[in-house]
Amino acid sequence: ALERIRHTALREKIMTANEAAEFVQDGMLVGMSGFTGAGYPKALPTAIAERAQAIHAEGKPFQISVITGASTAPECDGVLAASGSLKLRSPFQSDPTLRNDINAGKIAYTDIHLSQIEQQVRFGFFGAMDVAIIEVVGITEEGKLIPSMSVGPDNQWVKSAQKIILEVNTQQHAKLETMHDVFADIGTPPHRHPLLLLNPNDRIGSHYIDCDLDKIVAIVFTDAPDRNSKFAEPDAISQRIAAQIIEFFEHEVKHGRLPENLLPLQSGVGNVANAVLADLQHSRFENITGFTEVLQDGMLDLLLSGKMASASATALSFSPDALQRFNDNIDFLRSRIILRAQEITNSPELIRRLGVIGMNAMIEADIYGNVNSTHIMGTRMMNGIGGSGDFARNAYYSFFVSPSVAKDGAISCIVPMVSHHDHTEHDVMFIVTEQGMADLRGKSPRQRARLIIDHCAHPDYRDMLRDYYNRAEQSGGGLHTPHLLNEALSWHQRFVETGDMRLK
Ligand code: 0RQ
Repeated sequence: ALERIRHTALREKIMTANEAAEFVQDGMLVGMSGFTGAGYPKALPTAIAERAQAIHAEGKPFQISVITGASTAPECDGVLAASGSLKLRSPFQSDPTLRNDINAGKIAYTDIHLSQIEQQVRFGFFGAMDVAIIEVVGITEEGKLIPSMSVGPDNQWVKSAQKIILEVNTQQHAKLETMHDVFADIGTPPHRHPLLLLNPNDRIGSHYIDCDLDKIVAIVFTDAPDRNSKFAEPDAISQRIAAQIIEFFEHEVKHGRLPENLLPLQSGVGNVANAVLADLQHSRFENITGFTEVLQDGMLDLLLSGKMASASATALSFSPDALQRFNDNIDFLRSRIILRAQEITNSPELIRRLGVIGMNAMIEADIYGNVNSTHIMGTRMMNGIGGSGDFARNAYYSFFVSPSVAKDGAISCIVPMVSHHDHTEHDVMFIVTEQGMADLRGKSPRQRARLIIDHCAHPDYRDMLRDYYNRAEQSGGGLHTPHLLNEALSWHQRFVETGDMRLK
C-alpha cells in the first residue's frame, strides 16, 4: 500500500482512523468527498461517529456540519446520522437513516443545486471550512492528489479547508490516475475564468489536485469498495418510457433538430435513466457522447460497445458487475472517460452551450408541467434536487420521466398542482410516463394541460384530472393557468387521510 504515497515524506502522516478523527471537533464544518456512492471516505465517518458517541456518553456535545459532493453510503452518511453527530448536511443525500432524521426534524438539511455547492463554499456562504476528508487513489512524488471514483467537490474542499485528512483507498484501481481533469481555479466574480471547453471530451485542466502539503494532518489507508448498488433489470414501465424517448430522438434527427449522433446526454439516477441508456445500445445511433454528472452501468456499456465515443462525468457509480467490467477495461476506458469537478459537469453555461439532453426522474408533475423532484406529499424530503435543476433549466431538451402512478395506483404522479416546486413549467419541455409523452415546447399552460392529461396520466386518474381542469376553467378565475385554489392540493390531502388519491 505504501507505494500509493509516492511523496515519501508524507508517509510520516500515516495514522489510524481513530487517531485522525481527533482532528474533528464539535461545531466544525467538514467537507467530505463522495458523489452518488462513489469516492466517499470509508473509515473516518465511523471513527467520527464512535468518537461522537463516546463524547455524548460523557454528557458533552458533539455535532458537526457535513458538506459532500452528493449522496454517500451507509458507512458514511448512515453512521454519522445514527450517532447523532450531524447538525447540518448539504447538498444531496439518499441514505435512509439520514433521510428519517431530516424528516424527524433532527438534522438541518440544505438542498442546493449541485453546481453551486463549491462556489457557495468558495464565496464563504457556509463560513470557514475546518477540515476536509478526501478519498484519493494515491499521492504523486510532488504531493499532488490523485482523485478516486469521483472528483465532485474535492478540489474546492482541499483549497478551502484549514486541515486535510486523506484516505488512500487501495481497493480503487491505481490506473484511475490520469482519468481526471481538474481545473485549478474557476475564481470568484468579478474575476471568474471562462471554461474553455468546446467539446464534451475536451480536457482543460490537470490530472491532479494541487494541495498545500502543510495542511495535510493525517493520512489513513482504507481497502473498501464503494456502495456499488445493484440495478434492477429494466421493467416494462421503464422500457416503455425509454422506447418513447428513443423514438423521439429519431423524429428530431429526421426533422433536422438533432445531429445524427444526437447531442451530449445527461442521465439522472435510477432505473428509468438506466433503461434509456440500455435501449440506446440497440438503437441506430453511433458516436454518441455523454456530458453527465453520474456515469452508471448503462453509459459504461455504451462506451464498451463503442456506441458512445466519450463521456464526461463527476462520478462513476456502478453495480458490482459493472465495476468489474470497468476495472477489466480500464486501459480502453481511460481515453474515453473524463472525470471533472461537479461545478464543471453541472455548469449551466456549459450545459446550455453544448446543448446537453437532460433526462431526469421526478416524483410528480402537475397538469401545467411544474415538477416536484424532492418532496413526498409536500413535506417529506426524499433525496434532494441533485443536479436535476442544473440540467433542466439549461438543457437543449429537458425530459422528466416517471411511472404514471406510485404505490400500486394509490398515488397519481400527475396531479392538479405539485405539492412542492423544484422545476417550474418554464424549465420542463417533455413529460414522459409509460402512458405516453407530452411535448410541451412552445405550448401555453392550457395547451399543456390537455396534452399532459391525455398523454401522461394513468387512465384511473384521467377523468378526475379532466373534471378538475374543466371546473377550473369555469370557475371565473384567470384563464391563463386555471386553478381551483381550494382544491388544488386536495388529492394529496386525501392520500394523507385515506392512503389513496382516488375517490371512493
Ligand atoms: O418509493 O421506494 O418506498 O417504493 O418514491 O420512486 O419510481 O423508484 O423512482 O428511484 O427513479 O427516484 C425523483 C426520487 C425518483 C429521484 C426520484 C415513491 C416510489 C418509491 C422512488 P419506495 P421510483 P427513482 C442526477 C439527477 C432528484 C435528483 C435528480 C431523485 C420512491 O430521481 O432523487 O434528479 N431525483 N438528480 O413509490 C409519493 C409520488 C411518488 C412517490 C414515486 N408521486 N408520491 N411517492 N414515489 N412517485 C443525479 C444527481 O443529482 C446526483
